[in-house]
Amino acid sequence: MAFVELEVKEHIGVLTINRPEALNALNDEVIRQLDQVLDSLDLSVLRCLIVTGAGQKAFVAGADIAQMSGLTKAEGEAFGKLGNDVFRKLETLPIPTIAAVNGFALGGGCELSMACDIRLASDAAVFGQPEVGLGITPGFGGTQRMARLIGMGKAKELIYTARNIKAPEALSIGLVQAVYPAEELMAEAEKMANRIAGNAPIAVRACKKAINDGLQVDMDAALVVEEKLFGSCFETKDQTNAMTAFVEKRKHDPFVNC
Ligand code: DAK
Repeated sequence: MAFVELEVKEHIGVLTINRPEALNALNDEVIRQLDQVLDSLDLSVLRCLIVTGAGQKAFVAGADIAQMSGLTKAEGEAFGKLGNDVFRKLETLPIPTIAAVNGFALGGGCELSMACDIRLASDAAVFGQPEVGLGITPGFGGTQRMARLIGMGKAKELIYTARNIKAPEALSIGLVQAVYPAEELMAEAEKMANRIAGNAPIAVRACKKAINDGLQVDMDAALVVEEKLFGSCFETKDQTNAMTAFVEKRKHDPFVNC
């Protein structure tokens, strides 16, 4: 049974969590399959990855509560590490990632979306970290990524109260970058992915790394991170192609990712 599906459309990958009968809840098998699919991505071809959920109702309705309900402390910690390692792999994937949030994104689902670079939501999307109402903390990076994305005060409010929010509020607090009618969400996500894929891949990847790595260190060190990644773009075919074309007042050739 494929709980995680991958469709490749030229330079764009669409990864779908496919367990709609349980609103795409993440059990350990789903997480392991997610890990395998991430490892299988052909990064010489792909320039952007869209992550979404199967069905009309949910992106991912969280970690699997039935499976978690009987865990011991040690098993709980191991489950948290399994999810954290895979979500970190997604977060640090060299290519940009877009979460197309098509419905409930609760608990581990909200955390999955936050491990992506950009979140686009349907007008039916619902976000939240309901864990404290279930006697646990967010366990797949929610306490850390939400505070970094929307600020400490708002993250604490949402996590302590376990309050769910709808797409317009998620937009207003910066948790998502745009909201679309449900039937337009995937087309809009693909439009953005194709726009990203039309830019020089080495430069786009370097921007992702500069932003991610730079935010972990102080400004002086962050600017050194940027300088090095900036330098790494020079002498690539894509840089010479684009800059030569600009100087010669013509359109550059398609980018070739080297
Ligand atoms: N887990 C397992 N099954 C789920 C599920 C979930 N999170 N969410 C939904 N389902 C299943 C339902 O049990 C139901 O199954 P059947 O009864 O049909 O067999 C089916 O999906 C349809 O759900 P409903 O019948 O409930 O559908 P409704 O439209 O009535 O309600 C809902 C939709 C999203 C409001 C509701 O399903 C719901 O409240 N679901 C739970 C949402 C939730 O609380 N999610 C957060 C889970 S906690 C950690 C690691 C990880 C985590 C924490 C710590 N460490 C190890 C430290 C993460 C925690 C979480 O994600």
